[in-house]
Amino acid sequence: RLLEHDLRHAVARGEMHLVYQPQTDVGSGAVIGFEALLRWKHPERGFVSPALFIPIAEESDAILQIGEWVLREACREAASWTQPLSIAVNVSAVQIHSPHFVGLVHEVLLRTGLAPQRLEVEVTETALISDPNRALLTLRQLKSLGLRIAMDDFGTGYSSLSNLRSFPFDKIKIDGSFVRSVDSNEQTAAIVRSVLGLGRGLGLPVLAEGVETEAELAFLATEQCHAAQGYLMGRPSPIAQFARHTHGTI
Ligand code: G
Ligand code: G
Ligand code: MN
Ligand code: NA
Repeated sequence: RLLEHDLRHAVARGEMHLVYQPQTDVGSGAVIGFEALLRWKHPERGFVSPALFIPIAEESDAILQIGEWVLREACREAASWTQPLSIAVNVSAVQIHSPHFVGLVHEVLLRTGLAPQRLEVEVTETALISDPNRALLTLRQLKSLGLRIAMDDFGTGYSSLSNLRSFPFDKIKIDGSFVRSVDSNEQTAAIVRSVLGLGRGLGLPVLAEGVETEAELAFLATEQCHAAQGYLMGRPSPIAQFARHTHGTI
């Protein structure tokens, strides 16, 4: 496990950085926030995808150190913006089940001065089911700090519906696999409509991920989806790319 060894040193060696992807209000098109996404530039291999290295980091607990760095970096960055846009941070199962996680989030909010209501923690259902009681306690404690919890990759995990009832989510993120071709595939359209109905019934805003075409976005607007994210509105990029939204110079 070469990568595992290299991962342990990647943060200290400055090989990690964050990119940011805009999240927009479907009705107005306005940017409402950004999701922070981790990038690792390995000295020999070049860019390694988080889809590859996050699972390795999770097996080895290196995710705790990496996740702490991500949280600090994302909150520090967002606290420097002149507009109070939200910042979404992905959190893995290992972090959720760490006894130090809630204290860490509290400390990072205090230290960076980021208003808690601007922070959104993204968790997948799979992160919660190994120990649901413990996860529920952690999510409740996180919410008591004032932040929001989004269910990431909705529709791809296990028993989504019971998880929506059991855990105190503030937002549903529909997985990109359901958004692709939503404008042309009747089955996909029916699924997305029903998730939007679910969100309405539960009083939860829904964000559609992976929006790549105007036709997909138009469908989402017609169906009154709240928010969207995807290559159409912006690829995950260095924050300087979005200076207009983060540094107040319109
Ligand atoms: O950015 P990209 O599409 O390559 O991300 C691939 C996967 O890695 C996605 O599932 C995404 O949620 C995950 N990921 C990206 N950044 C982070 C991070 O900072 N922490 C965790 N736990 N997962 C991340
Ligand atoms: O699992 P999570 O939703 O956190 O991961 C988001 C992933 O989706 C990131 O790796 C990001 O790079 C990727 N992504 C974001 N927008 C798009 C898009 O429009 N199309 C595709 N194919 N991937 C996207
Ligand atoms: Mn995510
Ligand atoms: Na997702």
